Amino acid sequence: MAEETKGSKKESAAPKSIDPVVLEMLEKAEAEGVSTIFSRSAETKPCPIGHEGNCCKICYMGPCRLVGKTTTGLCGATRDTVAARNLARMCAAGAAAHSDHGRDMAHTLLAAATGEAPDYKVKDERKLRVVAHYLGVEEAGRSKEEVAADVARVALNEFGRQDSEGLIYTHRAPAKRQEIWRKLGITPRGIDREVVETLHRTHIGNDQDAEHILDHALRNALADGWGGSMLSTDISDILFGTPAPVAATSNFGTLREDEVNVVIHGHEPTLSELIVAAASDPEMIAYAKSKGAKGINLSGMCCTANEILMRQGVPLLGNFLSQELAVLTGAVEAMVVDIQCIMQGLVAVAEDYHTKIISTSPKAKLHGATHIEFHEDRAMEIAKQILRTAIDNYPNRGKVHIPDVQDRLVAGFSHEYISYMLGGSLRESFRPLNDAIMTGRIRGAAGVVGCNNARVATHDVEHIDIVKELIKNDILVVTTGCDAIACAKQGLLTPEVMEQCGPGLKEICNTIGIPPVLHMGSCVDNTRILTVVAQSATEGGLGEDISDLPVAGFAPEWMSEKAISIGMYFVASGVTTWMGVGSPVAGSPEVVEIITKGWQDKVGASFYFEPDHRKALEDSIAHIDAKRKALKLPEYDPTKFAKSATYLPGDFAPDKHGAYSMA
Ligand code: BF8
Repeated sequence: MAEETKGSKKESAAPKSIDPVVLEMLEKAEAEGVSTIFSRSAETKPCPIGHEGNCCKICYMGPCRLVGKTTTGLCGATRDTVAARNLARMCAAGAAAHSDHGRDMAHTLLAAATGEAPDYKVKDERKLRVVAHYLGVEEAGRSKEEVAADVARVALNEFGRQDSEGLIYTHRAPAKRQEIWRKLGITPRGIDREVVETLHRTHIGNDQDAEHILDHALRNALADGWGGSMLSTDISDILFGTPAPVAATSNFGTLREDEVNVVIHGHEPTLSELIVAAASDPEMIAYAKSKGAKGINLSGMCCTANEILMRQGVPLLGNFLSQELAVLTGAVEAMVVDIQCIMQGLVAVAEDYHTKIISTSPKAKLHGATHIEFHEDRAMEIAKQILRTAIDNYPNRGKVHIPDVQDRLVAGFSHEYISYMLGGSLRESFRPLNDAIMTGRIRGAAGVVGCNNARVATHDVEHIDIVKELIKNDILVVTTGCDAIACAKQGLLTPEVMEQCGPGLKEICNTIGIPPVLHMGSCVDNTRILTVVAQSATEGGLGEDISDLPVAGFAPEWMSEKAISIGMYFVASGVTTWMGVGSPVAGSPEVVEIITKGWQDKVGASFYFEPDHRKALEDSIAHIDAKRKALKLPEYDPTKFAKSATYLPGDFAPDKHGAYSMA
């Protein structure tokens, strides 16, 4: 087995995944000699120098490898400076990706409002008018198109904003949090400006103080969380509807042997929503039948999957590491991709099967793929062209292998729906949630989010271990991104999972009628978590700021730069966050100190890279208990609750610390 890279997971003989579908498809890949990310990760080890943040390649005197006795680069840059610059640049790239997606959503809204994109309409007028209030757009007495156009213009202005007032959405944070940002000088100004400034500061010969570089990285991350991503979520809701609970299914068993299978993969809902609409068009169904199929079956991969699940109930096929494996089924006529998290390896795998990889974004062309460029002004026409291409490919199918595995799930928990659910239709409120935390029925809450990483010994296992242990310990979980898909595939997004909860959380979930693991959407929708914690903090009883709340963040199998941006905006907003896998700053103890103790002092939360997910779990539960103590809330005692319900003695057996041992 591979040698352990310091700071990363040791590879072992552990199964490659806890998802039986992945294991089944990997066997097929091996038998057929197909290279996948799983085989490549065994063949190619991570560079141990870059892995810890010790490689500087920002100029062409290098790359300088700061290892052994080499403590500085040619220019004199220290390990601390280099690690800080590398981390800041990851954050900038992640914030850019999310925010550019947000910008596109604003352009689509403007085009919809002005009639330039006639296939799009405002679907959720109420949300439009609420967002108009946030953005200072006059809405009373105006048509939804007029309001939508102004909302889009104000949103677009946030990207290039030049004044120092701060992004409008930063005012949605609790007053105390805004004050912290102001005092530290990290209130984000313009979204693009913060990204550009990170790139400027980290250019050769510029900002050289690790702490100073990382202060700006926090501001850059906030521009994503309380800027680009939050706008993206809100505008998507305006255009396509604010999610409400929806029942659906997941995993490869949702593919159909006798239908044209189209997998929609990527991130933006703009095209995928139209494909969903086009797939139910009788003309398209008739065309599919003319080619011998019984119909058209859609499913989603990665965050596009979450977008079209949340609003349309389209099945989730898989998360990041499953994308190549879907092609191996031989049952996918087309995989339609737009932006982000699309592996270049997909096209190579598709060469051995009949699947057409169809790229659609003007920003992301895949060499060797079929490119059908998407433009909002001809959205439906292009969506149908894409479906026709998929249907035409149906007769080319060879042997099909669809694993007979699928799970049920409930998703669609937007901020608005959680508020409505907790408070009832007459008064939407977070009061019952806060009360449940105050009494100790709910010990705390956690956001578990983020990617899959092929360096993790067993795909999905850390996501699932963490989520299961949190709910066992009466900690309510909200989830997004590939974590949410991992949960779906393990049946953790169903109300029945209440049976795996601690007694207090079970009581609350039963009373309110919610599952203990709430799917809140795609990665840009992590901003729904921000608005939930902001509202919980302002509701009263749990302090005055997000950093007072007994909450924690996790990205157990992170790999993307977007995950770094998300983790940092969680921390900058006051949520201590644990990233798994390894540490991209392990080479600089000073940077580790800055982002843990230093940020604790500055923004009231720490950013941990902890490869041992069980330690992260233990530390996070201790952190939640410490927050409860600081709020003078009763000590968590699971034996106090669920006395009147039908539990058997021993159903829940806390250890002497009040925690539930890990199975
Ligand atoms: O934005 S969780 S692997 S799919 S980056 Fe990508 Fe990571 Fe999945 Fe969505 Ni988010």
